[in-house]
Amino acid sequence: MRKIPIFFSFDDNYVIPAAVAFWSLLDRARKDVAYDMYVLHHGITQESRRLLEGIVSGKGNATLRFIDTEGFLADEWKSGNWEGHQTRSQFTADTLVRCFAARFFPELDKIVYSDVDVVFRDDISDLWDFDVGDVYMAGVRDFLMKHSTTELSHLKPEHYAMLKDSYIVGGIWVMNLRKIREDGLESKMLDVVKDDTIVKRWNDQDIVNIACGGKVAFLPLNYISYPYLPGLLRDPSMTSHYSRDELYDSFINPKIIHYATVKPWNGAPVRGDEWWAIYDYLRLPEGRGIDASRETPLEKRYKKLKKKLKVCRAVVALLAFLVTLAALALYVNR
Ligand SMILES: [Mn+2]
Repeated sequence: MRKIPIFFSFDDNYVIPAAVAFWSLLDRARKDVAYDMYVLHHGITQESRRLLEGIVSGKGNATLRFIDTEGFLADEWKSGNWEGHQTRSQFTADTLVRCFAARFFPELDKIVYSDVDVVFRDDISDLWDFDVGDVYMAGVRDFLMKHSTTELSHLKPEHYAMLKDSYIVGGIWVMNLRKIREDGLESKMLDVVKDDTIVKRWNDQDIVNIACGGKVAFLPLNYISYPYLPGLLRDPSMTSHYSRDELYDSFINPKIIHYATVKPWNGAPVRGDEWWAIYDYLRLPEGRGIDASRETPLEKRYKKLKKKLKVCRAVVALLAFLVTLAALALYVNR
């Protein structure tokens, strides 16, 4: 039996997505694979823990531990230069904490990190054999950085020059904790966090990429299968560090579906039905930011419009009634 350590970092608002992610990870795991799962967090309630523990113990091929990060980097999060973080509700202080796994797992040399806005579609234990011996971490390359002029435009020129071909995204990492400790990478990352001349627009990504300085390895794009990718394949100007075949294959043969932009629980992304199928199968609770109506933004707008129309019709009917009444009164008093 192979035991693979994997950690997640999220807050109480992400407990239902985490339940879906955890279940799909364990459901798709090969028979000879088990996971030691960890959650770096602050403030996840007892009730939420019980829910997640129930999911994990029900599958029987993993252990689950919660590690309280107790306000680590909380001040830096409040005051740092995080362009747009206040409007991007999906970013929280936990986004920063995940970069510093080496201090929370002193007994481990290597660990896998995953987001929880995902559905695992396949066994991912091959990640464990991925060679990270000479690098700080392995991640999926930013497939848009060659195509989009704005994707990395917030970086300082010297950082852009260093990272324009090697920038990796968050979502899934294999972290070489031993090398991170040996080379003191955490203090470099802290410098990046505290340096307000550096805009951290993609918080965790910017921190690790600037500190790692390209000492990273690249995972296949199948580990972050973007639901919106096929639309980009039509674009004749589309360029990427991944080949056209790799882009297509990542969509057709996903290891992990990553709802990186629109989330199934409050939007209507492509392949959102896979997320809802697990939500229904596990009979997960409503509330907690889950929009159980499952309506697309268009459907929501249509419904609102219909309601307004109904009110308008009622007002018109009332007016017509009053006019008729007035006419009748005039006629009678003539
Ligand atoms: Mn994500």
